Amino acid sequence: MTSYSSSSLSRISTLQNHISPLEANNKLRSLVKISPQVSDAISNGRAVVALESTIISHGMPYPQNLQTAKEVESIVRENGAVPATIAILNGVPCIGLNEEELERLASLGKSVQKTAGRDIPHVVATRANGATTVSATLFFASMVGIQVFVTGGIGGVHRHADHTMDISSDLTALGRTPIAVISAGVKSILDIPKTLEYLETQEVYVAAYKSDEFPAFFTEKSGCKAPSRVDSPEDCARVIGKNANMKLNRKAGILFAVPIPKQHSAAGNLIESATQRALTEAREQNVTGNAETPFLLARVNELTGGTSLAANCSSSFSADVTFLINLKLNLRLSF
Ligand code: PSU
Ligand code: MN
Repeated sequence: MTSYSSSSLSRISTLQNHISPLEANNKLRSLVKISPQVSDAISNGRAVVALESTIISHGMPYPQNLQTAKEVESIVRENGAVPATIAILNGVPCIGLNEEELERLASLGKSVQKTAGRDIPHVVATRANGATTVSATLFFASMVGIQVFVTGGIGGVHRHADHTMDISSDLTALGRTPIAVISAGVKSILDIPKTLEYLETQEVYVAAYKSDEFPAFFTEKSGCKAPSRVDSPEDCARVIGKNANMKLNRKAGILFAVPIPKQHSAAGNLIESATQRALTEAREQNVTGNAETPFLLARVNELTGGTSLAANCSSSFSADVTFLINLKLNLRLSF
């Protein structure tokens, strides 16, 4: 066992005492590469929107992944905010990717390492390329002070988690990171009631947008009542901003679930039966751990002849982003 002499211990504590939180934060920031646009936006107090990258590398095939990533970024820009797609390139955490970097990530696809929070040290140390999941993206976004993050579906408690204990670190990361995540809910590849229970345990405020029910990404309804409901971007801004979460200095995050627009939810039943089949196949083929979510997403897409991918790419993603921009602009007003 390692033992520390009292002098080395006191040196460590002296060192710690001499680093102010601001210095520590600046030090951390020097370890990441912030794109010029994102850096400008942060220093001028402009709206910045964090975006994850596992959805690009592992959530969708090439070239739809690149098209969707670009589309989402341009919707963010058209609405006056700055997108910050986050990924690790050659071991360097990057906040905001340029076109060439985005293209590289999309075309490398699954050969890039899927990087959840636990994987960050390894990807950085080996100077590898890593696509960040929601949990790792939350870590880097909060390091540079981004408050809002949009994605398609977040990870959750897996079906059969009572045997496997497979619970996405997205949920624990949300529990300790004061960022508002806007998504179209949780896909039914997961156990949605257990996911909502776990979010409660993690003290994450969860609200459905203009709905009493928590949405299931491809469908407006999951059969689960949402813990809370919000009806406008102003409502959301009040919850996040000066009236509540931030003012109280709460450390936990927020999840706003925006249901898929009605016209895109027709494929819900088809997708649900494909999901059941994909889950059975995953069990039969012994697909577990961090391989399960990408396997299920790809298999459901194959089984629905591309329907789930089309819904994934176009509908709820852009609906989320438009909503989010409103939210962010309102947030800015409320500070
Ligand atoms: N769910 C989706 N699409 C996705 C993911 C989840 O509907 O692309 C990705 C996200 O990056 C999420 C990650 O953070 O999978 C969760 O993986 P896991 O279940 O291994 O924690
Ligand atoms: Mn897992």
